[in-house]
Amino acid sequence: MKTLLMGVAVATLAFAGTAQAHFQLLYTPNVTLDAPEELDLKLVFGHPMENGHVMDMGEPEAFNVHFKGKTEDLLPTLKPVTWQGAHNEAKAYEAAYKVRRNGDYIFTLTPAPYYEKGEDIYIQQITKSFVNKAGLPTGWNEPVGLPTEIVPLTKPYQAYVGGTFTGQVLSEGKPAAGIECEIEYINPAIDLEANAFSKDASGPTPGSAMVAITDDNGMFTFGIPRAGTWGFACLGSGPDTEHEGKELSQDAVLWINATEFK
Ligand SMILES: [Cu+2]
Repeated sequence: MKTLLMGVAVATLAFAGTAQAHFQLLYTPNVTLDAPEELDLKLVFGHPMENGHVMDMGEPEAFNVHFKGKTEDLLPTLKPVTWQGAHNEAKAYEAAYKVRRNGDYIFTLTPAPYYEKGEDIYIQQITKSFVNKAGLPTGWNEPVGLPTEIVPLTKPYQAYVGGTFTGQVLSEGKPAAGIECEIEYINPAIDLEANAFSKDASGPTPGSAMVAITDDNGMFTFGIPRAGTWGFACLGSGPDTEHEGKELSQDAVLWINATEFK
């Protein structure tokens, strides 16, 4: 199997002037459950590694959970909230979801396209997050049929520091080659009660964006240097390239949870 293993890459021209990367969060704190639990899901658009500004989300186009091949529409469960970032506040969403049965829960969010004034483009980050109950695997490695998505080839809710994560980027179900995937972790603490990022974020940040590029089979691999919630944003991997007469970057985002192996 051919994979690329890339460390810190020098920012390319595409990112000149943008030191921070946008990431659509689809966050819940505990992703490996032993017992039934009501999940607190937070949907926030921001710059998690630099703890930068947060952006207003529009009403999402889709929000689903996939469990054992069945899809459940969670849009009606979304509640608008105001998210307090380190520097500003923005419109975000939250939802509660009760996990009862054992297995893999794949949450997927298709947000409304976001207009980025600085670049005069729209951004739509189609996002996946995973929760497992009782250690029973039931399809975390299966695509769920999004316009673009990252399919994990490493268990996304049980990654280890010093290990690697491999994903395959798909566009309309086919491998997407030569796609730049930006990599970040959630640096600030998250206050679930207050819907807020902490003001200070003491974790390290790299000198420039961490990037991996997909190979001919749409695959990328990243060595995980630190415990936490890590995100991959594969830019412009989706089939849609225009929204309301402007350029659209339709990205695939996936979140994993990494812990120390001990
Ligand atoms: Cu930004």
